[in-house]
Amino acid sequence: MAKKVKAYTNAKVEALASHHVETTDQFMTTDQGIPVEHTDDSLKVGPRGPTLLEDFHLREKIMRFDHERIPERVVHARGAAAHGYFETYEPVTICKAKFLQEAGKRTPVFIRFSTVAGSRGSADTVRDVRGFATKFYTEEGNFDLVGNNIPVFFIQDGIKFPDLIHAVKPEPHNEIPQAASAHDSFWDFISLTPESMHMIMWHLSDRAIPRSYANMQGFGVHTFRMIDAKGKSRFVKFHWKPMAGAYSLVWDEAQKIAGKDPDFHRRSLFENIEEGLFPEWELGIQVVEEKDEMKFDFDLLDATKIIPEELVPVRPIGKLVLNRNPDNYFSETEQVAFCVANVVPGIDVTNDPLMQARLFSYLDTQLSRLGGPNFAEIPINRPIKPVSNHQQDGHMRQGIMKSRVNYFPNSLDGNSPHMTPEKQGGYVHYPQKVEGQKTRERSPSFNDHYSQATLFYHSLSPVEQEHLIKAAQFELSKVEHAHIREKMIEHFGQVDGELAKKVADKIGVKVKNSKTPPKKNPKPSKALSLLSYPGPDLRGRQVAVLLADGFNMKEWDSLNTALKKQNAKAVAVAPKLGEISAMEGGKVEATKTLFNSDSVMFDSVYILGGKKSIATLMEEPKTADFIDEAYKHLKTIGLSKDAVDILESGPGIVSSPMELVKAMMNHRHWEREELNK
Ligand code: HDE
Repeated sequence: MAKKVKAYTNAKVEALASHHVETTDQFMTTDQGIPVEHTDDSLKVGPRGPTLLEDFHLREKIMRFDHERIPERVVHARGAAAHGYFETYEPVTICKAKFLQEAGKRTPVFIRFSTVAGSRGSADTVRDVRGFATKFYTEEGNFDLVGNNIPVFFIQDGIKFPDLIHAVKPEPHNEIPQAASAHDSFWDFISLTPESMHMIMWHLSDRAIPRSYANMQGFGVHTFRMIDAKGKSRFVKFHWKPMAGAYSLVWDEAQKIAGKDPDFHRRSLFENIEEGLFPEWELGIQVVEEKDEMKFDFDLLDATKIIPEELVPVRPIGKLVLNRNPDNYFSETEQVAFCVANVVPGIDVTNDPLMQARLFSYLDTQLSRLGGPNFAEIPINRPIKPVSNHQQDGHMRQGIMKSRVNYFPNSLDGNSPHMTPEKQGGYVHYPQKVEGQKTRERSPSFNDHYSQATLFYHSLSPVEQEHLIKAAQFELSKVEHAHIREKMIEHFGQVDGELAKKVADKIGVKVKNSKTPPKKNPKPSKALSLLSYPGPDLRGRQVAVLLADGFNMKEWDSLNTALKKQNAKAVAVAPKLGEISAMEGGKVEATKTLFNSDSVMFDSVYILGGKKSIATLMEEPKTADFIDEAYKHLKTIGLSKDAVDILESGPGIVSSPMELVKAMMNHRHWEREELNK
């Protein structure tokens, strides 16, 4: 088994490697392979004369530069990606896809995480949905699970997607604001689109400001089908659960990181993989038998609804490990082309009208983004299964067809490539029976827009509810038109009367009636609160250890050991870069300074012992900023015994490495937020 597993993983690695452009220990050539003798001066008539048109090296180099940028993705432009593998736990009998048939089987994957609204250069930590797109390079072709970190969506029919995206993107007259939903056009559209209310609750919650990609859940969102070996179909929802636990930032921190380190998520993904702290998720499915399609009080085809886990549990089927960074951002992360329609035998789509529009959109968008129809030949997009068909020509064709036969049927090439019968793995669409009248209408079964919005809000912990309220106040306070704010408060009132009242209070709107209308499914679902996903350790967390000459080396060592045991990291932050001397002798390398970093970039702050070190640190106002911000953002603060006077004791204020590690397991000290009120 292990051998086979390796072979699959290597197949993709080798396919990519054969396209590597070697630059180490090589002679430079032009794109035509002509050795370049000189690249620092253009070919001129004499040293001060005009440049010659015949300088093919100059023209090629400039031409390549002129066209370095391609159109960015119209949505999800900002992203980061990684390679890895998916390992099946046990044969999934309800799905005939081969990559799910053997326990321990590994399939290579490439995953791209993204924000939706911002442009390619925008910040990572904005309030937004995150894309979670996975390409499984299976032996039967590519399966793309193009999901998000939120299990529902804003709209029910794909025909409204251009409107939604126009509304959330920067406004067309002044192109403001970048990567933000806190503006009139977004809330105008939302206020007129009640079906968005469930998603809006998630968008305003802490889910929209994740701590890292490795700390996010992922969802396929739509209901899919799985088909077993006998051809029986079942409905399925996909769930990714982060093994490191699900955690978020706090809003003030997220906004500050956007300025201090706009690459925060990208950097953390990249660095953790480089350091061997591989992000992991478990893939789970919720399965609904065909006969039960209509048994819920919502429609399985409505992407604004979840199936509560209390009704249908999530069954784990495999594990995902991201263990290799892309070699080149553009070639891989930018050029990867996902498509919802890329499914393998055993997986099929449903009539969800949002999904149906996506089946067309992804194929279509790649034509203009990647410049033509041959994007599947770009190394990152190639399946590991060899491709054979009569598709031909077009921009940037890579494959070289050798046969004179480019049509089917044919006698000149033995009627090849042949069609594959279903029994031998040919893809056959599930023969669902459909008949009806052509119509542009929404199914009445999609009509309840508030019950699950209320379910979500009522399932949050009080702290999460408070954050949601504040997020709504923030977003709507930026809306200039009073009638939009008023309309939104009416919608919030349909979700929860108290919520509407609290939000209205800060945005200049009056609420007449704060009674919550009765709902279909009033029982809260534990699975919806982020607090239900604590991690087993502190994987990927970073502690800023403030130190200066004269610090306590013993304490540094024990802090390092304690954090390493938890897969977390101590980062030495000093008034200056480079070697810092300990009081007992010995040195530590400060890789960050008080001036090039900030508390918001870390999960916790620790002030090491050593009287001289502490005195030097306290002379720097930036030290107080570190402590203040860490306190405000509810982080654990470690003060060595020598430094305990700096801050009054309180929740999350500790004085030893062991206590720090323990307190950090809480992620934040929410009690402090209560104290702040
Ligand atoms: Fe997408 N979406 N989308 N989307 N989407 C794109 O495809 C679209 C939707 C998602 O990392 C585009 O290659 C329509 C839902 C992700 O490369 C485009 C509709 C969900 C990514 C497109 C939706 C997603 C995209 C832009 C409404 C969660 C990034 C570039 C019917 C289930 C993939 C591209 C990557 C990207 C269209 C709604 C997730 C234009 C028409 C719902 C993760 O084709």
